[in-house]
Amino acid sequence: MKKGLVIDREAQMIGVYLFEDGKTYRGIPRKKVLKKTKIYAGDYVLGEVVDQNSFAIEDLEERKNFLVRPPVANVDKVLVVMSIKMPEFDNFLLDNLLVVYEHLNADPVIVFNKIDLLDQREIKELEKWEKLYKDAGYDVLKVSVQKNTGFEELKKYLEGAICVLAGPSGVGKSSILSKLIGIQLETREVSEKTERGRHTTTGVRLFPFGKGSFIGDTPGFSSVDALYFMDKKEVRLYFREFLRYRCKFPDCTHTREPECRVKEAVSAGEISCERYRNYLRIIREDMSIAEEICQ
Ligand SMILES: Nc1nc2c(ncn2[C@@H]2O[C@H](COP(=O)(O)OP(=O)(O)O)[C@@H](O)[C@H]2O)c(=O)[nH]1
Ligand SMILES: [Mg+2]
Ligand SMILES: [Zn+2]
Repeated sequence: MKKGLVIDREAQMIGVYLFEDGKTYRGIPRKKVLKKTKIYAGDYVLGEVVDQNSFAIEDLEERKNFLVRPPVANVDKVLVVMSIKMPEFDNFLLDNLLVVYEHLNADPVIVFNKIDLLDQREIKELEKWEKLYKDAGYDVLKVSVQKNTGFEELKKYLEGAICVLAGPSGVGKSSILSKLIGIQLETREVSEKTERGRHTTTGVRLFPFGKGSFIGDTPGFSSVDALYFMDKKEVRLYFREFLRYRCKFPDCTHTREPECRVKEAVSAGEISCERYRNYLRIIREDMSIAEEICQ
């Protein structure tokens, strides 16, 4: 059987990208497949070409993850797009997004856009955040759609990956997508305000680009509360830098427990106070816990 990827999913339409020839076919699911599960964009399918335009879907590979809004399966990378200004950088929103995507098993990477807008002082600020997040264990990339910088690196970084975009409104998600795929997508633009864009309600489209990469045309969450997705107790598992430490209690919440190695690391400056404070804020803890260890 041949392997394909569902890249267009809308109403009764299933567009299947065949890896063998890079062509898109109309997918026709066999009854046994339909019985098993619904088919979403990002699903890897197995089947046979029946004619020039059609691909019979015989089977579906197990999903490694599934993002609900927009519905996309098997997301390898979430580009969490941020800017230092226009709009102003919001590290609390960023930390919530990182926690949520980590929880969904979709590797988040931080992409700073609009670096063309920055003066000397703002570049210093960007570098501060870049270091902070790299130290925490995240990949950080910097681009400017305006100046067309950073896209070679970004494309290389995304080789072979299924990606979606996330981040607040106005940071340049749509612009980045257009730049990556080399097509202006005005008519397919999704209204983030109403979330009633054609593709948020009824379907999603993944665009092939670069070397075996795909990117979704709908944005991920622009604002998010991590506790909507998980229990308070789980949040500590999705702060990457916390996982380097072994506290006295294996289920340590890094708040009031004795011999907490995470708090010691914060105190020693190994973990940033910004990140630790946001952790407390996400789990609705008393912020004075941070005051004791952050100067
Ligand atoms: N100066 C500058 N403006 C940008 C850049 N990227 C996008 N923009 C502008 O920022 C605005 C919002 O971009 P858009 O792609 O719609 O953001 P989205 O809401 O995240 O999808 C538009 O006016 C873009 O032209 C950039 O790298 N530099
Ligand atoms: Mg947009
Ligand atoms: Zn601890």
